Amino acid sequence: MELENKKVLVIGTGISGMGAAKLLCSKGAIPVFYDENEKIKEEDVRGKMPEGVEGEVVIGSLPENIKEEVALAVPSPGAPVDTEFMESLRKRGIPVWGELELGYRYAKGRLAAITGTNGKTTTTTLVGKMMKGYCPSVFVVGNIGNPYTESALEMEEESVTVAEVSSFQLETTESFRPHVSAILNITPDHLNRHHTMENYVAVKERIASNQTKEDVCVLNYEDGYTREFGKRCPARVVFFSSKRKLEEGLYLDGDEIWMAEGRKEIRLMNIHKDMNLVGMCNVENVMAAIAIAHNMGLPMETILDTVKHFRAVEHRIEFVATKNGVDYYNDSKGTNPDAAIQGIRAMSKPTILIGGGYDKQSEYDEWIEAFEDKVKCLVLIGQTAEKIETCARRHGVENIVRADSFEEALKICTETAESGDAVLLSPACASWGMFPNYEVRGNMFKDYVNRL
Ligand code: UMA
Repeated sequence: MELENKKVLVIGTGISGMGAAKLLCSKGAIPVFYDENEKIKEEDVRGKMPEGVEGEVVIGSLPENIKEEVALAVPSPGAPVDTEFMESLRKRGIPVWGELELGYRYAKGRLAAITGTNGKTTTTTLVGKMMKGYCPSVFVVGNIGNPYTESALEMEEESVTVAEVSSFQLETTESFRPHVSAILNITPDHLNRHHTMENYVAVKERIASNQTKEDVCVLNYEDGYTREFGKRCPARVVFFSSKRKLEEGLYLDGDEIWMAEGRKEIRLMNIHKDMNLVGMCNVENVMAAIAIAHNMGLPMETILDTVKHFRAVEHRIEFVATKNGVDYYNDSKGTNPDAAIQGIRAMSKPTILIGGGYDKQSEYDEWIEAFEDKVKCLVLIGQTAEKIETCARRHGVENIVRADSFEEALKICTETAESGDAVLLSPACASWGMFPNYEVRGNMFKDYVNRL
């Protein structure tokens, strides 16, 4: 699409909206910024605009005639696309391209894209590091916090891009086609946005929908949804498994990761001696990362060397400090029950656990079952506190305390914990409503612990 002098509706004025506007303005388009949040002020939006970006700013509600004026709409990932307004744009033939589609159309070079309910950030970061150890021009973009659109125009033919891709972003793809895609796992999450598990799974699968057998899709053999998708995936599938030996793909056998390819079976590494990450989820992330980088053409030596030196991503089962004999762990990125299961499983001491937050209509039974007898006290915050408490009591958890604020929850933890215990922030819920994002929540936790 020729963008020169065309009006483009940019929905959402967060980082994704600003990234889109930067690309659009470089191509001569005229962005109209729209944000439905009435509390936002026009001057704040203007203050966030990157250099060279300008445009009209509309806050609150959109004028009806906007549909007649715009040639394209670029919704931010947080804006749902099944609304009447979006539908009316499509009916008029106005394309609705999110960050991925817009970025992809103007990007150059090779692309690896990674989705999954959990492990995306760790895997994307690790693959990015592998690439940086070998390729001169590497971009790590997407849900990880760097809009794809912001870097797309800087990419060259020899560039390599590693994109962390969310289900929100996949809803608005059209021609997006990575050379290597990956779906790490699919467990219930964001059901308030996607309504049903079926829709959520279908959206995740869109990552591969334009791929052909010339491309590769890395899938988890031990996840029912992704294993099933392997049968109809249009790309060449490379599976990984943490539970069984595969004839083709990567797998864990005892403590060793192996790769079977063609007729060859190669021992790659030992999960205790050659990696610094804890938990089976991370063994899966590492296997996926190796498969992605290998199929992007990286030498195995660089790949394995990077794994050896890689440490946990911030906010993901991150050890903070030991204070008065109590170990503090920050797993603020445990924003859904499945991620939080990994968090509690990684604990080996009696644990005071902080849970609760924004309601994504998740079910908490499996998370609470994973407590086993480890959770000495469950401290609950936010919108979901009542729902989690009811569920936890049903599963026999007795020591539950509700806190009115995050500060109060932290205070309860330090008062309850005794030497030899662990305190874990792994809320199983998003931070929205109490914090702008999970990073702010995790950083507050760390600041508090470090001040003790
Ligand atoms: N807004 C509207 N209308 C709506 C919804 C939002 O106007 O219907 C406005 C809000 O008032 C706000 C702005 O849009 O001003 C925020 O847009 P956004 O929510 O899309 O947030 P961004 O700051 O642009 O960040 C987005 C992603 N956010 C979400 O998906 C919620 C970031 O992922 C991503 O890093 C960034 O684009 C770059 O790609 C964050 C996230 O929470 C980390 N992702 C979810 C997750 O990982 O679980 C999917």
